[in-house]
Amino acid sequence: MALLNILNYPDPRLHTVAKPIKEVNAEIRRLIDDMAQTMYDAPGIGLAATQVNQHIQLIVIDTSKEQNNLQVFINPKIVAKSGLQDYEEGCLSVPGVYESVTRAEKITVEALDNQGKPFKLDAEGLLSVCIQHEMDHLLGKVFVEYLSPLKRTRIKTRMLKHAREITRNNY
Ligand code: QAP
Ligand code: CO
Repeated sequence: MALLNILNYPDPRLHTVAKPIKEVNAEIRRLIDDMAQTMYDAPGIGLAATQVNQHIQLIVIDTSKEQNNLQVFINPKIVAKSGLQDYEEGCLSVPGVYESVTRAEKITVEALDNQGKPFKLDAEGLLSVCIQHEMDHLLGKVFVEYLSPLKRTRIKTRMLKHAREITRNNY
């Protein structure tokens, strides 16, 4: 297993639209293992392949406290949604930023698991928010795009300043 590099906002590659996965093979399962390790190491509760510069429709999520309930979603589709909820979201690609976003409260999602087997899941609360947040990544969308232009510009400036500081420290 390996830790993967996570793209940081405002990296333009985060706006790439992911392609469906044709076959869930050993290569995909290795990527799933590496993404899970990268998410647990962060630690985070969700990671989309887009964030590790792999532009295919793959998401890993684990919202359990014990980090022992990995959920894999390949080619996910939301087939039903209802209600609205506000949630204070963060993102491994936007470290240190937490802002409230309004999304559907309950969703029904269809996807393939890590064996390529189709399943259907009803989700609400944090899991529902997390699936919607990660599916946005597959569409090239980062949660800060739901915020006001002013907030987004401030976040962008802060991220670029932080990246420059890291670059300087590496000299
Ligand atoms: C998406 O986000 C999410 O800023 C997953 O410094 C978040 O795992 C869905 C993280 C909240 C629903 C609710 C963020 C780690 C992790 C940071 C994450 C940070 C370190 C974010
Ligand atoms: Co994210």
